[in-house]
Amino acid sequence: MPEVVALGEPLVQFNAVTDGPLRHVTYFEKHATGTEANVCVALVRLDVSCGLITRLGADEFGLFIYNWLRGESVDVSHVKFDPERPTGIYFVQRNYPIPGVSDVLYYRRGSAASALGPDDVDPDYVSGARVFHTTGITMAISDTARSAAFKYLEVARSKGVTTSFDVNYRRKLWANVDDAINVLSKALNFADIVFLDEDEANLLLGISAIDDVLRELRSKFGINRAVLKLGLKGSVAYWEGRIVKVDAFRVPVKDPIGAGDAYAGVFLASILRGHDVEKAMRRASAAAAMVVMVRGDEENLPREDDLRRFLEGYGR
Ligand code: KDG
Repeated sequence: MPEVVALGEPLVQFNAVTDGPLRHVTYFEKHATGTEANVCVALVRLDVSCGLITRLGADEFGLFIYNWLRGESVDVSHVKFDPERPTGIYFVQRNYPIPGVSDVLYYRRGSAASALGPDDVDPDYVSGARVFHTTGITMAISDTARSAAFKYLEVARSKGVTTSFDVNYRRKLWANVDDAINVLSKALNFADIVFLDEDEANLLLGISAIDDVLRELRSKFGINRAVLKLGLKGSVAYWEGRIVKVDAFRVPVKDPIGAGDAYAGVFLASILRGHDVEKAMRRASAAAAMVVMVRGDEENLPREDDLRRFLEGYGR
């Protein structure tokens, strides 16, 4: 049984090779991505076993993702192929109109993964894990995927498996903001470890001052392990009574997409391998920096040796 089990939708990413509006882009690079898949690959690169529960289209893109994940040693025993629905894809527009910011254009409605549902829940699979991880994206892609996510969170909790939740609010995936607030707030009630950014804190709690956010997560949702990702300003964690701040690493950015997943995956891997929270945050920040230096979310996810070399050669 894998140490970490994740639930969510892998996607094929078509990343613009050149900067500027997609209407003028001719060449795209194909990558295996999707937030929970990214986290799985971050974990397995650091030798923490991880399985992904998902559905893929029985199509070329589904096979591409399946082979990629299997090649990375992600456990694919709970990946199902859907002969009717396609694998979700999306396109990335880089550095336009705002330098350093990427935009996404999804083609995922009705995808195979959006048909994930409570029938996909395997209590035995998750109960053997140490951590169950999912995100607000899985909560947003369909009602059935959301039910599966909540069911997994409940089962994990009842079996004493630590639940990890990355808010990952994506406005384009929600019919309206109120739905998002309701569902994502409900999810926080089931989360032992939470990752969120300042905008998400503002959305869910109506505040963004760091100390207030961490206090509110604790008092309103009983969360004792939260990581607030602040982009170039670094990250702050409230971890079992301790507040820890870590700076971000400044690197040349090709595409910021995937940084949050690199952070979450490497942070979880580091905690599971017994690093203290500050070291886990430094390692996670390093991985996030490494990932934004290239197109694609997973290619630059570090192995232990890469992480060591980055931290020795670039870290303070
Ligand atoms: O976090 C990176 C992801 O956003 C990206 O790979 C695509 O999972 C994705 C999504 O649903 O936005």
